[in-house]
Amino acid sequence: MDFKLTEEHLLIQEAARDFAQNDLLPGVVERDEEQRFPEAEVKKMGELGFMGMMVAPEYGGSGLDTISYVLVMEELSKIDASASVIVSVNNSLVCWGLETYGTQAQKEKYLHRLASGEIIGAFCLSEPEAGSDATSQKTTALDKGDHYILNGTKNWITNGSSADVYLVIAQTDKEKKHKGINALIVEKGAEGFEIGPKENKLGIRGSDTHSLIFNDVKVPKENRIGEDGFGFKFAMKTLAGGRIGIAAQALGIASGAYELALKYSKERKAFGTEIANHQAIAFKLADMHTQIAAARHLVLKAAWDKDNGHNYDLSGAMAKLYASQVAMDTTVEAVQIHGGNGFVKDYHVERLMRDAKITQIYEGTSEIQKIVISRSILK
Ligand code: COS
Repeated sequence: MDFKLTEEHLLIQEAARDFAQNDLLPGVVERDEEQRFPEAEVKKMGELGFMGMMVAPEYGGSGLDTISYVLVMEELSKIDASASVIVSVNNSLVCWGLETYGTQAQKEKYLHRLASGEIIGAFCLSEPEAGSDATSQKTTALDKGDHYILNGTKNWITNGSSADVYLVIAQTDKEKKHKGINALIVEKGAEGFEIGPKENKLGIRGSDTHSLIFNDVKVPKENRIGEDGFGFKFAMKTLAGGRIGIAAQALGIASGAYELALKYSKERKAFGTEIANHQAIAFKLADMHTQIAAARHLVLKAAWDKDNGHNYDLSGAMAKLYASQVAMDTTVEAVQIHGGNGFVKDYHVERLMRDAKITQIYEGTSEIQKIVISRSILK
């Protein structure tokens, strides 16, 4: 067992930290306030290789491992979780899904542009009546021989208006239940494909979240991912890896808030001394530090499982469940340590607290992670 990161991992971590400090930090408060998508920042992340980190170099990616990916996710999320969710969806759900299950033609058509950040992707599973209960897909993809006709609505789609490529999960054969579900690639601009209004959100306000409406959209058969009926398995397999990315995002939000609280507690004075010298604050810092370390071990273990060909359904679910709880607890305490300043936007911790909440909801709520974990240990 080796708990040390390699030289290469440390260099990637440093590159992400520098980028977050120099490029994400300026303007992060304004982007959150104005709900502004970090367009220039996404382009730069593409140039740095962050948009297709695990994609093979032959498809234009960085060819790195999952450990590198979670290190980058943590560093970006310390500063801007809106930017990191764009990275996470593009890497874990869209690029990984296409590279692992797509046809040669699909990979060649989309991966280069997705990995370079020239375009970004979206993953469309949730619906008004199918969030956690993901097998209850109401969106239909009727088989018309050489194409499908897609009808329905998707909800809460990250990169909703900024994506160019959408992986859409839809029911083809209702009788076959989840075995009659397909995953289809739909491009922006397809006739009958409409993007709904932007959601006004509590957190990750720089990322654009929309509902999507499909009205008799014609999708060629060659845009189906995998065999007929593979769509639900595709979604589950893809989300299992996505959960590692979101766990790393939660870890980053927690460690970002902790670093700010630690610094502040050594500067701010009360009752004649820095507040870190008061046990009430020092013990909070001790708890935060311990919980973050535990979350980091879970995240790295899940990433290691994925890199080493082990099943990561359980480790990924545990990492997401725990790291998202730590993100919530740590950010609330970081605001508390900052006192009145914690309630003010310029001090960043209130944004991190708002951003933390979504990590307990998307890519499987905490309750869904407990279903995955309990089924795994009881089977
Ligand atoms: N990998 C591969 N296949 C999986 C899988 C995984 N991680 N998890 C489930 N499956 C398969 C099952 O093996 C089953 O297929 P078979 O009948 O061929 O064996 C099929 O998927 C259905 O699974 P199950 O019967 O367990 O379905 P349930 O309706 O009980 O739901 C949960 C399973 C709850 C785990 C699933 O619906 C889920 O993850 N929901 C949350 C979805 C989500 O994350 N939504 C957020 C959207 S993205 S922001």
